Amino acid sequence: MERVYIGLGSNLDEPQEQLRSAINALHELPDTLLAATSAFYSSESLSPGQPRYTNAVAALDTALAPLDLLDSLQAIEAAQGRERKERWGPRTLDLDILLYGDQLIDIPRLKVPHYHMQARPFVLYPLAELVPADFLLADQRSLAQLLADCPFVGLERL
Ligand code: A4P
Ligand code: MG
Repeated sequence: MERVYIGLGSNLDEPQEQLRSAINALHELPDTLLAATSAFYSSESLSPGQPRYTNAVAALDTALAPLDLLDSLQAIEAAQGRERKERWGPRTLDLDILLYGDQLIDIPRLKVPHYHMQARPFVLYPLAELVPADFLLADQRSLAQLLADCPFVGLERL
């Protein structure tokens, strides 16, 4: 089993409901235990003019290999009506693999740690709820340092 952290985001069709359904779906994944979920957080979209996002992070213990997990997450996104029209477009559900155990993965379909997580308060603060204060990412960056460099600005804990 590997400990994995998933970032959840939604800014369409009742985002909080979308996150709740996604968490139920994560709970149903084969060979996987849902260990914990963070609070939900609301923030403005990084893309101007789009609805606000609701975000959260979930901790899983899974025996699924990274690409099998990615397939499963994309199936959950599709089941919740996500249409991939424009990159960065509004979405009913976005599921990102933030961290997969201690692995560093860099292939076209999957980059872990997730490439933008260090700059995103709506990822770092919910993640911080689920890990010890001295937590290190797989690339040895300290979460405490990333948090210090990424102020809790514009984030509303729901
Ligand atoms: N992919 C590569 N690495 C990963 C990974 N670690 N986890 C590939 C998941 N997927 C990964 O993703 C495109 C491709 O990335 C996938 O097919 C997969 O093979 P996508 O979800 O279809 O595309 P996307 O989400 O439109 O692009 P991207 O870059 O993931 O968008 P972002 O960066 O997620 O930005 N504002 C707030 N407040 N909260 C948000 O959550 N999200 C976005 C979307 C913009 N603004 C936001 C938020
Ligand atoms: Mg994504």
